[in-house]
Amino acid sequence: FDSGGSVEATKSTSEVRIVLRNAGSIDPRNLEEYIALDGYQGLAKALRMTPEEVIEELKKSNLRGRGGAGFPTGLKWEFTQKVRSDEKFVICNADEGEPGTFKDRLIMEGDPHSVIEGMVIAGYAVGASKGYIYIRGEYFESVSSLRDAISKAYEYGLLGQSVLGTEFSFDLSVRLGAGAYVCGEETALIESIEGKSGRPRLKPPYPPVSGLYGKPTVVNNVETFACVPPIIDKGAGWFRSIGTQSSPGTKVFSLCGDLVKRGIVEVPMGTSVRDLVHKFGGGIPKGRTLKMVQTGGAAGTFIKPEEMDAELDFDSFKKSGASLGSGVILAIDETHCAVDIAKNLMEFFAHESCGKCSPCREGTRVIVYILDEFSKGRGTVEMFNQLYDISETMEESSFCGLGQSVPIPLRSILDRFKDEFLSHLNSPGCPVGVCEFDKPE
Ligand code: L3W
Repeated sequence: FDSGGSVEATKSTSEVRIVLRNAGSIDPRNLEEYIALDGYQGLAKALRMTPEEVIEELKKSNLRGRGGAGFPTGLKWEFTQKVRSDEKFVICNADEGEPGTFKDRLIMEGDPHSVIEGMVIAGYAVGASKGYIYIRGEYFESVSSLRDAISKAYEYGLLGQSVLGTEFSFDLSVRLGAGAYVCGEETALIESIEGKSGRPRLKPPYPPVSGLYGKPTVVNNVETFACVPPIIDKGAGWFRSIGTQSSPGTKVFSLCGDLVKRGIVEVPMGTSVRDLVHKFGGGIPKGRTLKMVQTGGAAGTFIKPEEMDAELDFDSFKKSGASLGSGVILAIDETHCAVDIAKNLMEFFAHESCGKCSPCREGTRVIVYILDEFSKGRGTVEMFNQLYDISETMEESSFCGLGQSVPIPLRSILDRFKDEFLSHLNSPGCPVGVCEFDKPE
């Protein structure tokens, strides 16, 4: 396991592996190794059940979408199943573009059949005969791993006509994205598969009712699909015995930033930020002090070290202000400046805004302009307050989740590091010495 540098997946006695049950211990290109470890048992069992029973089991498990929003998977599938249509689709959202997130890549590279098996079960449950894996084009190894796994699944009768000798048929193929973050938004993703520019659609209608080519479409994240086979195989009760009541199961976290051990780790839902940083991440390197942690991803919240007892699940944002999102733990040590961190993050959103709506297109640009002024010692208290005003407008009137979620990290860092922002207005300026002022005389 390697996320691009000298990074290792962490394995400890407290890790609980459902999604990563095989990753690292089987050869992902050898389907027989997957089958030997109960691979495709979930599918075989699902095919002996009615589609309604499969959905009922998922609903009982309370599996919630691992892309960040936590929508109940069984309910989503039920919406699609209940719509009458000549054609339905299943799409795996593998356009993993959230900064700091690399868990889906390692799932696809380490155990591609777990994702494929989950998708075939979804196809059977909702009555779809075609699936697509929409994956970011830069994920060369994941693309290769999935294509290899798909072709072997066809060879073994797990895809194509008469899956496992039944009357159910399901075709699956890979579609490549071209590096746009907004294509991780499910309707922009659908537009992209249809060959159009990747821009979001108005919701409702939601994809479960009207998605790809206007047909009912289930869109789930890679990790969500990988949870499905063991739930069907071992039962909803087993899954619910792990994690928290409102968010059962495990979560795969991407640990990154100023940590001794960076990599991915799978732990029960409800694990604290403190454990993720210190127990699994090994703490802060070089004897430095932790300054803040961003949880959840670029659209997640910044918290201070004294808030690290927050336990992460889909309700933690309401309870403690720490968001689960797509499972990022970004540790930031004392050598970083809050203004610089915020500016860097907002530049990302400004770059990735698709430009369809003005609150997001213009809002992100103005935010970057203001933060840049702060970083040069030219900010004002009025500008600081303006950041809150723009946040409110963006939250209320942006067209899609991208613009609506920009205020979440922005407000959380402004609230917690107000003094540091305001200290940029006065001499000696940036307390950490990161921002180089070119203040005019
Ligand atoms: C039918 C309804 N379906 C909602 C479905 C909807 C979608 C899902 C969630 O994601 C998250 C954010 C970040 N009938 C429905 C319905 N649905 N109501 O439920 O929908 P929604 O709109 O709540 O969220 P969303 O816009 O799909 C926002 C996270 O995404 N994020 C980035 C994630 C990045 C990764 C990655 O790189 N791997 O996951 C950025 O914002 O955490 O919570 O399927 O159709 N009435």
